[in-house]
Amino acid sequence: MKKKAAIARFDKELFKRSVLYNVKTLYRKTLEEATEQQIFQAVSYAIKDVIVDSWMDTQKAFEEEDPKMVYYMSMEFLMGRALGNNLINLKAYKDVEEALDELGVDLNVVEDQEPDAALGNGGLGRLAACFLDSLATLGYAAYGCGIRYRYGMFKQQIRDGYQIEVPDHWLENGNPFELRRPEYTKEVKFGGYIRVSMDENGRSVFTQENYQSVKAVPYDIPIVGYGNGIVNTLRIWDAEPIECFQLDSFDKGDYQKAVEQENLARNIVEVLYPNDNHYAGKELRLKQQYFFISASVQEAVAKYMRKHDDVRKLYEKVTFQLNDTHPTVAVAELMRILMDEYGLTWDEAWEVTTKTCAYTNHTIMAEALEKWPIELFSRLLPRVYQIVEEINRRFIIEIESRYPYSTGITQEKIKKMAIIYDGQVKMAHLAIVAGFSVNGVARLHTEILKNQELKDFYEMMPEKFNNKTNGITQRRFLLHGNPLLADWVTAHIGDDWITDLSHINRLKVYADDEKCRQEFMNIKYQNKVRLAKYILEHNGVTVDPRSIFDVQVKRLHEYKRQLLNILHVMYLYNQIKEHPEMEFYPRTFIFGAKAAAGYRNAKLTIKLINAVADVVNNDASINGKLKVVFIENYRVSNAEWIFAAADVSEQISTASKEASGTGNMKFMLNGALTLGTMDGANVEIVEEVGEENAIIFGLSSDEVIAYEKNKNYNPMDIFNNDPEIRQVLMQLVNGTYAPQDAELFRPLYNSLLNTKDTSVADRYFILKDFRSYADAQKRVEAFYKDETAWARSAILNVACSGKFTSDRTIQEYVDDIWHLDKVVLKK
Ligand code: 26Q
Repeated sequence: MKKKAAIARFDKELFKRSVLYNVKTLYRKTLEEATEQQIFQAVSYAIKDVIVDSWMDTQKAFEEEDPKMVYYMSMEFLMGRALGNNLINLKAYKDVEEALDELGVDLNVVEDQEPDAALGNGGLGRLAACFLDSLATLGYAAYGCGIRYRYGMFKQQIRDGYQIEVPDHWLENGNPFELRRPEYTKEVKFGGYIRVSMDENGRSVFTQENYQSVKAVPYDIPIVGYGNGIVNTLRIWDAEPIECFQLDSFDKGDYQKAVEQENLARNIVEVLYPNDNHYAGKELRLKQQYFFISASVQEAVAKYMRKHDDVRKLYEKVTFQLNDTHPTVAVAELMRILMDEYGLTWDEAWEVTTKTCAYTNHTIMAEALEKWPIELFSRLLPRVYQIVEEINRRFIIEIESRYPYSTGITQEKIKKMAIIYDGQVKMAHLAIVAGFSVNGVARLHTEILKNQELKDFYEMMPEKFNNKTNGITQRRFLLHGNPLLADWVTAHIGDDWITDLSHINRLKVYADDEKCRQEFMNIKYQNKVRLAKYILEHNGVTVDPRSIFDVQVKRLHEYKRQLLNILHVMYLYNQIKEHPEMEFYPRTFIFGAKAAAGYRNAKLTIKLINAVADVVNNDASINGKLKVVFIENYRVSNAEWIFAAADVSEQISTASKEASGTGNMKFMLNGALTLGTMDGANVEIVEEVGEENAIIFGLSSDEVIAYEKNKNYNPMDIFNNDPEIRQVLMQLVNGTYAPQDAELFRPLYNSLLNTKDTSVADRYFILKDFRSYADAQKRVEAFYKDETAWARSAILNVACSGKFTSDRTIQEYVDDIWHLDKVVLKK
């Protein structure tokens, strides 16, 4: 055989036979009798067959070449659908589309049967998924390590304008792409106490006793690289009870314990916590963290030791990248395994750990910082806690030597930097101290970490700090999500951009070509028609694809300021009503957002958006100039269509609060113009595309930080001096949008204008930025009216998006942090 199966050209006839065979053996049906879901399963199993050959070849190459690997440790992997993406990366999408067509089956309908793998909340989880795609495509050996939640991110329904959370039973019909690997089962122990004894060499031996344990059983999901035959693995852990119902130990205590252990196994992977950028100190969450980390670290060390004999050199072949602080117990778990199971001394284990672990910070929001009460942490993880205590003790000695008591600042430094302080274990401090790298996710964010949030750590260990600006995979967000534009790009510049997005800058010259501009705008129009159809089918709202599609899709959070957007819509509506003769380019404001289930103001903002939509969309007097749409259940699969159809990308977070953002990049890649603040990666987007091709407004991060420091912002001043803003605010509490209950939106009003405590009023500077935002929106309208100028600018956005591929991000991680070897598949 000359070529490997997956790189070889796709065999259409074989594939068709395989689908028919699968339908028969799985369901005892012919294709005509099979349901759409059954056809999806049959097609997916046929594709999995193709993938498995490359998967085995890849793993064999790892075995032979022994490359250094990264373990990307993450509580979240927001994978979305697998089938379409696998077809794209196998370079088999069009062939399969054709083959199915010949069988009378529509691939789009088949793809639509697949539930999203929504094992994540938002940006951080989707970033992990993009990274896996890039790692495989660039040919690096990588494992994603996570949790196989039975229930992923909830499904959102909108009833009477309110968000309802519906459980997401994504595994209901089985997952055709996963593989259960019981042979790699691990035991994970919780609770009990630590007995210390002495071995024959006089060394302390730590034995956990009276613990509860669960079995961690891995499921492997293939991660297909684009067109290169590489298939990496996402390993997600399921929990099963330890069999312990031996009859002879069936006394009362053991019976109790057996039941408890079974409950633990049942609960631990039950559900993803749906909080984005918000820490809730839940015991079960800490159990989830230790569960998947202990299993992953055990397996990583075991795998290494199957090929090597000296665990002291683990770091030569392995890096653990910690996706935020959520997997940070890994550092203590690795110490534990190295000392308690491999007999290393503290210093030896510390050397290995601090050369193996690296930490990515994704937020500066204080409410997202993980701080566990000592009582909880030490009760659940007694041995791990001992180790954290010792790490802390030694770190404090380091602080004392760096800032001797003679300086007078020792206590202050300890207070600010200690890992354990005030009865809490601070996970970010642990990750910084025990890791060799700390990175932020956009240049501005990293600078804020170094100069504000983590200033003390930066001062003490500047060499650890570095920036890795986020990126996204163009394979999913252009090639799969926007086939019309992808084909157009390829027709003009060839298809190199698929694996090297820097080439997309060759599009620049076409921005000045009138025919190209028209082609581009026509593609955008067709994508808007596709989205309009989706909106009509799923939301029952008719929107005009000739209007400006102005889109804000992302998790709902006060700092992301969906409230600013909708207040501005209310303002526009007032304007149109008061000045019916006013020139106004038709606009469709599109929102999509899930709110954490317990986040009152976020949920109320969803209700407000829907209430405004109700009024505005049903007011015949404004001639359909203004439409407001809330897209239910925003998720990866419908996001692909939304980005493709957007004209305006709303990236309006309070400057300094959005670490990076990644939606901003997906919009840009699809030719939307950014309407945004100088926050997160917006700064770099503007740098790439030029400020004349983006619409920027609002306070700078420095200004925001200064107001926060000086506490000298009072939104009441704006309320008193700006009648149009005042009118909008009064409409929150006078029943304009809640005729049944005028008080409904009072909490939102109060969040902006709390008169009792102005220090917490308008924390996110919505009123402060309102005028600047409204002006920017005016500029959007003027810009769009000049179709030539707009089309030119939109093409330039696509052409300048090259930096924002996750391929570039991953290559930077490889060069600066991971130092992985490229894997070569023998042809
Ligand atoms: C923590 C403790 C308990 C429960 C939940 C959590 C939790 C869960 C998710 C805390 C934070 C998150 C998610 C954070 C997140 O998505 N951050 C985003 O990361 C993106 C990728 O780097 C950035 O682009 C976004 O700016 C950032 O908000």
